[in-house]
Amino acid sequence: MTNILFDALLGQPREPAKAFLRMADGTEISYAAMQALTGKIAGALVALGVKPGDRVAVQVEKSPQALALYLATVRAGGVFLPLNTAYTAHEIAYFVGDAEPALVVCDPRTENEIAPIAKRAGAALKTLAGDGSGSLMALAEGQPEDFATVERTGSDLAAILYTSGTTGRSKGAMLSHDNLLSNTLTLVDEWRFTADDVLLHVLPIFHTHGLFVATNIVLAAGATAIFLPKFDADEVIRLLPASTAMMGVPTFYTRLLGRPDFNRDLVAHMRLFTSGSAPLLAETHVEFEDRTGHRILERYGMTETNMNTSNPYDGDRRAGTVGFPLPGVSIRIADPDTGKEVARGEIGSIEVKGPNVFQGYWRMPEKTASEFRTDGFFITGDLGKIDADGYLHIVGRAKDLIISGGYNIYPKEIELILDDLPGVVESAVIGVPHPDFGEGVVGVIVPEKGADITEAGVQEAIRDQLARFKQPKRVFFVDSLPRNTMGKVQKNLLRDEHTALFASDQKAG
Ligand code: MCA
Ligand code: AMP
Repeated sequence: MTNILFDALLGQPREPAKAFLRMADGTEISYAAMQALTGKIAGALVALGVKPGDRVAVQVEKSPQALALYLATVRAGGVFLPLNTAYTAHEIAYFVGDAEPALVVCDPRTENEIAPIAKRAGAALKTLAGDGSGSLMALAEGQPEDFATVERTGSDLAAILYTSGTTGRSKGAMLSHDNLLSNTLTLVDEWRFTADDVLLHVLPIFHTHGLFVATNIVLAAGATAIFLPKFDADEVIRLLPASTAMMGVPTFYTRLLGRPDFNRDLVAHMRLFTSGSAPLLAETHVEFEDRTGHRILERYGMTETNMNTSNPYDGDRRAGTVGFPLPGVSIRIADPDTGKEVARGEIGSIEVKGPNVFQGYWRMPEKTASEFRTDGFFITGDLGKIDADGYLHIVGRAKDLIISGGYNIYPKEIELILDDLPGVVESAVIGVPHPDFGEGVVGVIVPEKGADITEAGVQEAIRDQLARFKQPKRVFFVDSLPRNTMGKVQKNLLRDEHTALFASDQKAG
């Protein structure tokens, strides 16, 4: 019996007694303990009616038990569906309604809100708190450790991760065992991870970056993760001396650079810093090297594709580029309209093909078809060029997307909610430079004549509908939106107008 992903990650730990996770207080969870925990939780999942192929939707704080729940779901043949802890019940209702999970696991604090949502979808509901308590673990306690791992082939689904869309409707990206494992093994190799590594894990575990890239690599290499609940510059500075590698979004690095005690001595022994999920400004790259002597290794990925390209481990890591295609991954720059490859150095649509590319969007065959070329290349929606030395540069986005602190925000989703408010004729949502988050969200609203509408009123009205990080940090009112001759809103003009809005905001420490 094989389960492609689970067997490779935790099926037979090479050193069972070794620490897989080390917590902030120094307590450790061994590989054997993690394996046992996944057995107990997998038993609980089966007892709750989770069958192979069933979705398990999870909105919980980062904890070892939450990680065990991911691995246990895979072990039980289920499909893990992680959800951002910032999502409101309104947002969760959509995901649960769309994915129809057999089980929803939420924080005890949100149980009352989530219960009717789970009920409507016919799903069981259990809780898991950040300290590992809750009804899921109570059930798991009574289960045996030696769960018979459910057989899964490479093409079976291991996870569905929702990504927002330009139409405002989120799409579930279906990722197979092979998608996840092939990318993990490639990255272990490319980034030279070994059992000697200690990864400082400060990313959230509801996205590809923290869940798959960081966690799966540690497991596949038999390494150790220092597992912190979230990014906290004080804690990172305290624990860097005990680490060999760290993965982050650019905001982590700009925040560290804002700290005078982040210096060369602190990181002299470090082997690797990687960055992704959002563009790393070339100036951050340079400042980081000046301060620490380390060159951040920038790579490029997507929920739908895992990691696509990486700067070289050995060799020149170039600021402002995302490096070369990973082994086995094909990248081409194509004419957005025809899909025909453009000449080297020209800008076009970044398209990708390889074992890392997902199986399609959950129950959206037409959407899936429209985002793949007939020869199997996936259209990323990013614009780029490949330079004479083969490095990929991301130069923009064909999709209307804001990336704030590494989280994707689709303006359309917010505009639909703003447009629905009383007194609003129409709206445009834009991202403008933000010193801490890279981009900050701004709403521009055309009110009805004489409407009694204020910035504070708008912010209050959307509070329960949208995750906090998606809510516009500022709202402006205008008589009309600038449009081109085709009637399309010229967001570039709005961005130009508000470009300095957050310039004087402090970088967070
Ligand atoms: C928090 N806030 C934000 C963000 N995060 N606002 C805009 N953008 C954000 N990203 C707001 C909160 O709503 C709150 O607002 C205030 O900031 C403080 O909240 P807190 O939770 O304390 O913030 P924080 O802990 O400082 O979080 C910032 C963060 C976090 C550490 C940068 O956002 C983060 O960990 N980001 C990483 C995202 C990530 O992992 N992305 C990977 C996905 P108020 O005070 O007004 O209430 S992309 C991916 O996986 C692809 C495949 C890839 O390539 O990697
Ligand atoms: P997500 O949908 O959260 O997986 O985000 C994927 C998107 O993040 C990509 O399509 C890019 O637009 C962006 N992204 C990821 N890594 C980088 C990077 N290193 N530089 C610029 N953009 C990036």
